Amino acid sequence: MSPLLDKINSPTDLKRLTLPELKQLAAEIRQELVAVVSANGGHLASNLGVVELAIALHRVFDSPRDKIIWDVGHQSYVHKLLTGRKERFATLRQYGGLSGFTCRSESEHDPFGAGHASTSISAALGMAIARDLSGDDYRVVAVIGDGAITGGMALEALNQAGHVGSRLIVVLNDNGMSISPTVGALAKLLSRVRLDPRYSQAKEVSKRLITRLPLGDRLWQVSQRVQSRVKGFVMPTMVWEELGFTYMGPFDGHNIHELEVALAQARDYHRRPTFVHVVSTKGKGYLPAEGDAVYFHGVPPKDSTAREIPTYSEVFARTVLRLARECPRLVAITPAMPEGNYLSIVEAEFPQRVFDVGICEQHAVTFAAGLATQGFIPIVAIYSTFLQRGFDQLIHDVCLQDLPVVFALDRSGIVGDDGKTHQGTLDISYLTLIPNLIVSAPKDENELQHLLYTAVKSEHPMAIRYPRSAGLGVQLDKELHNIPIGKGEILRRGKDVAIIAIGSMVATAVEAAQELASSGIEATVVNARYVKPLDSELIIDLASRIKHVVTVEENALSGGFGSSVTSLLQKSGINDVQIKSIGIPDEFVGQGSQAILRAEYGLDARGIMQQVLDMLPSRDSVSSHPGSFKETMK
Ligand SMILES: Cc1ncc(C[n+]2csc(CCOP(=O)(O)OP(=O)(O)O)c2C)c(N)n1
Repeated sequence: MSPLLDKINSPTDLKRLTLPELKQLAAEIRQELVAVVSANGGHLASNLGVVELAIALHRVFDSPRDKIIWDVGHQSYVHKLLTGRKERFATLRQYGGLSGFTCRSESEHDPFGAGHASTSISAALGMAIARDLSGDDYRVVAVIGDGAITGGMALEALNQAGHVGSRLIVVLNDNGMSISPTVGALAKLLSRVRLDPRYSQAKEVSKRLITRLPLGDRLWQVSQRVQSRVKGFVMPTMVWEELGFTYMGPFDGHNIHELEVALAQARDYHRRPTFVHVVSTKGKGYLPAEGDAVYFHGVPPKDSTAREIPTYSEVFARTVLRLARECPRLVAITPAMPEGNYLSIVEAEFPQRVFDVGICEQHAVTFAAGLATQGFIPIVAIYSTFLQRGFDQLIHDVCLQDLPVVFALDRSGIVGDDGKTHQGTLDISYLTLIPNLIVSAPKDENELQHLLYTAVKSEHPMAIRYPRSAGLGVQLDKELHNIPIGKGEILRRGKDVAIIAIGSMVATAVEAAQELASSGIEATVVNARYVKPLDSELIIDLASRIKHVVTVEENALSGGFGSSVTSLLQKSGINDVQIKSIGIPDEFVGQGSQAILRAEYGLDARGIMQQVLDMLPSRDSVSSHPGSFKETMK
């Protein structure tokens, strides 16, 4: 039952409600969030924490004319409910449904699409300057969390914004949490405000001042006066003021009236960019999420099956722990994902050797490079999609100097419900073009352990990509061993076609080969293990004997594994082989379960089998085999 929410079709409807009605609306929104996100999975705690803020923003500003930009966009669900997307809300994060992030093509109320952190202030500044150049007068608001504001881009944008002085409002939603507690000196500064008992006193003073001072002067004077009235309490306003912003706050992120008054002040202020500091509770209003905001940051969908087999991420972290026990110079780095990649278990035993650097992928990579110059062996555990942020650092700081940094690329390939912004389907392409970098992918979780061991011993930069999923349930060897760099393995022999697969696609290729066998087609299956260097000896030998070669990868075809194999054969003068590369075409992969998306791109056993059958010369010759594909395809 949500009688008020049912009547909200646009922000205009919101403006008619009284304060008690708004409070009821907030409760209805929370119910809807818990119901839909518990079923579909998604970012629950972050959204519960911004219910009042989203309501206040949409009452004070005039979206879509005014631009409200949610950083990361993972906390934009309430905004979606208030901007005409309530009817489709139950499709959140599902195949063909509403995105779990902001998306320009989804609504005119999403002026900027996101998914990766720390972009909002740059985008907002761009819009503000565009507005000024066009002589327009709409408002631009960036809403950013205390986690995302530690990202380099956000700080670069603040630097320019303060310098140019364009009218821009930055709302800091400060809940002390990134996914895990926010780390860093900036986080410490903010927590001084949140945890100091004088904060409540300061809040009262700022509330009184805001309503009493004449319009226009209010903001300018509030922060200074708050400081002078609350004796001995040094507000951390100086940082923002010195950066060229007028600081307001801190405000109670769950008091709609207080938020509205503050935001209206910021809206009507013309002199400088403003920085509105809002303090909120992640998971607010739903006790389980308030109690465990880390778990409820991103909850799995209801129908996800309970797992008995460890994930690749878990096996990765357990192997790091083993290696860290043996090698005191091994260190691990995570840009704000110690839970997702399980490095928290390493941190528990070696707190001095695990570094959560915040949402700062670029810094993570160069920080690792610095450590490597001094004889340490850094493992950068990073999601495939987020390493895109550290591309030049990877080239210029690590590979150009041939420094032995290990990159563990979690969530490579199709990740599922997070959609276009989070798919890890480009890494083979952007990694293999970099000189000196060894690029690998294990066929299962056991091979992941050995590749990690190999990488740590390799004395060169090396990347290992692995998928977002449970492992295959294979036995984990007790002893770790080196896997010769650039050496693949033949898993199955057959004369009709050679399927050369990499990483997550190896097991699927084996499955496809088994199905092909029942159609009378004998396939060789190769576990390539390395994309760079390729096992050229093995591939050339195969191609000289088997004239149909298929490559399979969960990566873009453009610049991918298949294109490396093709160019190897070309360079080797092998021109009489028909090659088919199976992978992802030149497009961004949308959202949906991994199974649905893999099937869509022909990356399941059936899809591979079908594509092999399509390339083979004559179905007649095939159908002469017992159990022909024609029969099996019926
Ligand atoms: C570049 C990048 N790195 C990592 C992430 C993963 N991530 C999503 S939300 C989030 C935490 C954001 O914290 P904060 O901005 O404080 O928002 P909150 O969830 O606390 O409201 C992280 C690390 C990301 N989306 N983008």
